[in-house]
This record gives sequence, C-alpha cells and structure tokens, in this order.
Amino acid sequence: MSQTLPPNETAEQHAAFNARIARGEKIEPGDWMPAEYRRQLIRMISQHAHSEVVGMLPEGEWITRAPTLKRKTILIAKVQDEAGHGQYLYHAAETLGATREEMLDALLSGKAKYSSIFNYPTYTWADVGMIGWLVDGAAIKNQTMLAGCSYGPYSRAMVRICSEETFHHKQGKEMIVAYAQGTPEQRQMAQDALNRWWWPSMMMLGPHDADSPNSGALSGWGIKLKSNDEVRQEFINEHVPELLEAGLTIPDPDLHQDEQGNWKHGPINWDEFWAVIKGQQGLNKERLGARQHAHEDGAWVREAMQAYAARGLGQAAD
Ligand code: BYC
Repeated sequence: MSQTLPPNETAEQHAAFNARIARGEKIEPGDWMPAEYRRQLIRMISQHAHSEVVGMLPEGEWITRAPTLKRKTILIAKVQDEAGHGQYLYHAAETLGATREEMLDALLSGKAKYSSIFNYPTYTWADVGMIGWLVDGAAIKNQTMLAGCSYGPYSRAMVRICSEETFHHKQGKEMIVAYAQGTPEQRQMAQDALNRWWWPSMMMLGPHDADSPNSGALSGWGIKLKSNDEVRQEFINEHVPELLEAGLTIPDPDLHQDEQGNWKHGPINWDEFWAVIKGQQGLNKERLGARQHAHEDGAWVREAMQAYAARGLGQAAD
C-alpha cells in the first residue's frame, strides 16, 4: 500500500507489518501497528459497539408487549445478548487504547456513528421478527467476514457474536414464516414489516464500493475481507429465495436474477441513508435520548462500584 508515512513510522516497520498481514497472522494488542490501522479499528469497533447497545432499543420496546411467554423469553435473551456484544466490542476497542469514557462520551454527545438501521421505528410485533431475520441476517454476513479480520481481539469477538446472532436470525425467520402462513392479518403484518425493513437492511451494509472511502485502507490491512457490495450480494442471494418461499413480496420492482444466478436489486435511496445517519431523518434524537437517560440512571451504580474498588473490596480472597 503506497502512502505518506507519519514522521515516527518507517517504511521498514510498514513492510514488516504488511508482511505479517499477508501471511495471515493476527495482530495482537501489544504488537507494533501503524497509527492509522489503530485509528481505523477504533473507529469501526466503537461504532460497532454503539450499534449493539443502541440496537437494544427498537426490539427492547416490545418486551412488555410480546404475544406469548415463549416469544417474551426469546426476546429478553436476544436483547440481553446485544448488551453482551456491546461489552465484548468495547473491550476490543479498549485493547487499542480507547477508553470506555471517551467512547461513551462520543456516543452520548452525538459525535459517534452507530448503525443507520437502528434509527427506524418498530411499529408492530412483526418488526421484531423482521429485525431478527433481515437485520441479524445482514449483520451475520458482515460479521462472518470480520471474524477473519487481521486484528485478533476483534476477530475473536466476532466468532462469539456470530454464534449468538445465528440464533437471533433463526428465531426471526421462524416467527415471520409462521405469520406469513397464519391468518390474513398476521400475513399482512409480516408483509408490512418486510416493506419497511427491506431497504434499510440493504443500506446498513454500507455505501456502494465506489462511495466507500474507508474500504481501500481496511481491505489493504486485512480488516475487511469483502467489500460492502460483495457482502450485500451474499445477503440478497440468501434472503430473496427464502422470503419468496415464505410467500412474501419483496418491495423492489427491479429485483431479478442475472445469468450467474445472483439476485440484482434496483436503485438504493442513498439520500435517505445519509439523512438517517446524520440524524435528519428517523429516530436519532429519541435513541440518543434513551441512552442518555439510561446513562444518568446508572450513575449510582458506577459510583458504588468506584467506592467499592477504592476500599479494596473488589479483590478476590486468597
Ligand atoms: N450506519 O467507507 P464506508 C447488530 C459510515 S449491530 C451508519 O463504507 P466502512 C444488531 C461509515 O462509518 C451490527 N454509518 O465505511 C444489534 C463511514 O463514516 P466515517 C452492526 C455507516 O467502515 C442489535 C461512512 O459511512 N454492524 O447486528 O468501510 C439488534 C462511509 O462508509 C453505515 C457493524 O457495525 C451504516 N449502516 O464500512 C440486532 C459492523 N455504513 O466513520 C442486530 C462493523 C457506513 O468514516 N462495521 N457508514 O465517518 C462495518 O463492517 C463497517 O464499518 C461498515 C461500513 C460495513 C458498516
């Protein structure tokens, strides 16, 4: 990769680092790494952590309104899993020198990005199923790729997260397939959820490759092993046949299969995508408000933990 090096980094260091990446070695926290590799990873992993934590909100709203005990326990477990994913990812970012306080400040002050998908509202119970099927489905495609990334802690977090997301995906699919085959009202509810979640799920995998400024550096360093459009293609190829099989209609009049069997989609509304990310459209204000409120509510827990640690009570007995 040809680039202008920062003053305290040498071409030899970069060559040795790039050779490690080319050999498929994992880069670990204490290893030398270019400052830009570190910055890119902190950006991406912290955004990913924020997405998991903010991602608890659209589904979490439905815990009290779940239609059966079985669906309620599944949803509680799912939302709890997302909190755990946020923890693994904040820890992975901390191994690069980012502090939890800096990352949370960036989220709560609105400086940091989190996934566009979580600025969309959940209007009916079927949205919970559609999030599991489509949003977790898209996330798994992206995260299975990231499980092979060059940074050890991120890659290992992805392995664990993907195994949990696979369950999230299955429960969403099972729920929507059941409603698609249920009463006319249930079928309509499932179709309506698909109409609203299809395009945002396509967008969440990031802009087209030609409009993705970070992809070049991330691919060169073995962080992104597939491009945004490649991952999106994998997502469509898996999900289109399954949604059609369930008897649902995909809200894209241009959707068709090419000669290689790949499903090709119509134009994506990128104006909507950027407006949602910038908080000009969707629920950004409400999502950040909920996180700020939770942070303030939890102040006493943080204070109690600090007081406990200061008294040396947190250490294990001999
Ligand atoms: N939303 O150069 P690009 C989950 C930004 S949660 C917002 O292509 P990159 C779940 C991008 O940050 C799983 N912003 O970026 C949880 C960049 O801006 P900056 C979420 C987006 O990084 C609860 C700019 O656009 N998954 O599964 O090469 C319940 C240009 O983009 C988005 C992850 O976070 C977006 N959708 O590629 C249910 C995966 N897309 O930072 C489920 C980790 C792009 O330069 N992240 N932007 O100002 C990634 O894999 C990559 O960051 C992306 C984007 C593929 C998303």
